[in-house]
Amino acid sequence: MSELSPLQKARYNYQPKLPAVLQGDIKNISCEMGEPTESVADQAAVKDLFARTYGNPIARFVKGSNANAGKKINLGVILSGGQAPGGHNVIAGIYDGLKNSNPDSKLYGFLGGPAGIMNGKLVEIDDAKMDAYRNTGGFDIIGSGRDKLETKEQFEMSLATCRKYDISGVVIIGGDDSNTNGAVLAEYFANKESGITVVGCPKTIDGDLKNEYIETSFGFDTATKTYSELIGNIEKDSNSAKKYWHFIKLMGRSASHIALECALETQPNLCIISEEVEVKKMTLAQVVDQVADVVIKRAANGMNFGVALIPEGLIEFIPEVGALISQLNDLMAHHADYFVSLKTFENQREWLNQKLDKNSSYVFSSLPRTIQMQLLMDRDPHGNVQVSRIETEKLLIEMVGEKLSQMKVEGNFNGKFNALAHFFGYEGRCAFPSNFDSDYCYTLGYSAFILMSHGLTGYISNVGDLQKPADQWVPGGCPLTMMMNMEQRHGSLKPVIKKALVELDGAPFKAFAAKRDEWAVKTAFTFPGAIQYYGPDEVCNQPTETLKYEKA
Ligand code: FBP
Repeated sequence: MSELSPLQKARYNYQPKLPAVLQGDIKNISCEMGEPTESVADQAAVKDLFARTYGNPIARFVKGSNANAGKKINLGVILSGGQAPGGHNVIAGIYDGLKNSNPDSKLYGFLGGPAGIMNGKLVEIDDAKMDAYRNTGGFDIIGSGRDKLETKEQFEMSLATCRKYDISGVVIIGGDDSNTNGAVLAEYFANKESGITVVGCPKTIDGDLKNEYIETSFGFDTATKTYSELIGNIEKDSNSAKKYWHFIKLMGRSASHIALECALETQPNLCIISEEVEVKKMTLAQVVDQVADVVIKRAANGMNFGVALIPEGLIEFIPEVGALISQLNDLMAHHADYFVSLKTFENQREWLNQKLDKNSSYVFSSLPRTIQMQLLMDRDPHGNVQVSRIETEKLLIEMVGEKLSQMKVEGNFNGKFNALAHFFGYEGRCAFPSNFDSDYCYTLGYSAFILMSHGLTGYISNVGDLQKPADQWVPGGCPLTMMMNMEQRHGSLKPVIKKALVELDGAPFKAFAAKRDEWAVKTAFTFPGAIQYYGPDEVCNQPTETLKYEKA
């Protein structure tokens, strides 16, 4: 291992806080089961596909005895999908729960994401390995991957690995797609009467894996605080030099939670919320007009500078572009071999233009060539277009610039528009987890172990009342099928966990909407600064603005 930084050493000594019910002897934690549940939509279809694991009750931990705790068992853990700060602490929570229960139990880490369980690539996590990663960012303890578990062969390979190492439970730490994998694997293992349980943990910086029971996904807190520090720094620069517009694209493949949270933390001049664009059925030209309006207003006050936040997923939420992408997805999935055989971009474009409907063909043709090429790049293994690779921030700069130049020629704009593009995504995914994420993740992992020790499968670990101090949090588990519906993926209907988008009637969006016109013209930037790990509660132990508004 490389030399340790002073912060790394100091963070090893941080003891994550646990909710009161999880403190003390692990054998005295029991599960209280609620009423049976239903999936969020498409109940009949989801029930049909998950006959063994559908509709289980919500579980909440209470003090009481757990006869299973204390048994010697082996568990496996998978880190799946994009990195998110706190993943190592989830593993630490599972590890400590398991070892507190019986020091002879073993935890195996599957290497490189779901591929590890399929291919039997794993490593035993022992004290030395675990201690080297506590409270640190990254997923490097065992690595991650985006492989999808979906074929019978893959399930059989996974089952064989578990049997070989006598693994009786698998924790999948992942986002909506990875937890969908988890639900399907749990159902398969149950059908096989294997006795192997599967429990998920809600991970993703995007913040779109949430519902009444999952108040936030882990990593969102640290990632948004990291981006907000950077945005605050850029705002300072912009307000000092007064000569640039900064267009900052922020990660969040679909939902705009990250952009909204960062806007609440930094008060930029403009923040586009994809979900609003979709509801208002805005065209690309209208989005460009909205941005140009703010630039024009500020220029009229002599302010030829500003900061605009652009959510990564925007492009898919502009209905005309969304329709285009969905047609491209279907065409590229259904004619995959033919499409790949078209060797040049020009040939691909020509073929697609014949296949697309009139509107989509028009929209596609009106986009700059670089964006057209980016729209045709490989899909991820779940069939999603890789929006992190589409340069929406540059597209907007180009189109706004063209509009303003035209207005200048017509004598309707005499300001200046010098814009710079930024993309903040990878910068925040492996940061040292904030105290919130350190505590939350450790609790999620500890809870995952307790769910498994009660023999529950097809569940996701959850923690309630996160706006309160950690000792008052309410941990438990809810069935994965509860969060599922049927959606088109790779050209066919599949059961998936429903993504939670920004709600336009939710408190965080309303708070932003009430202020944005003022922030557009006033330069009301705020500078959150770096994440603090030590110091007074109001500086180092605060949840996100989103959580505060949602739980107010
Ligand atoms: P997850 O949903 O797997 O947590 O990933 C989130 C994310 O960071 C998105 O914000 C982004 O679009 C995507 O991953 C980038 O993926 P990759 O790491 O494969 O480039």
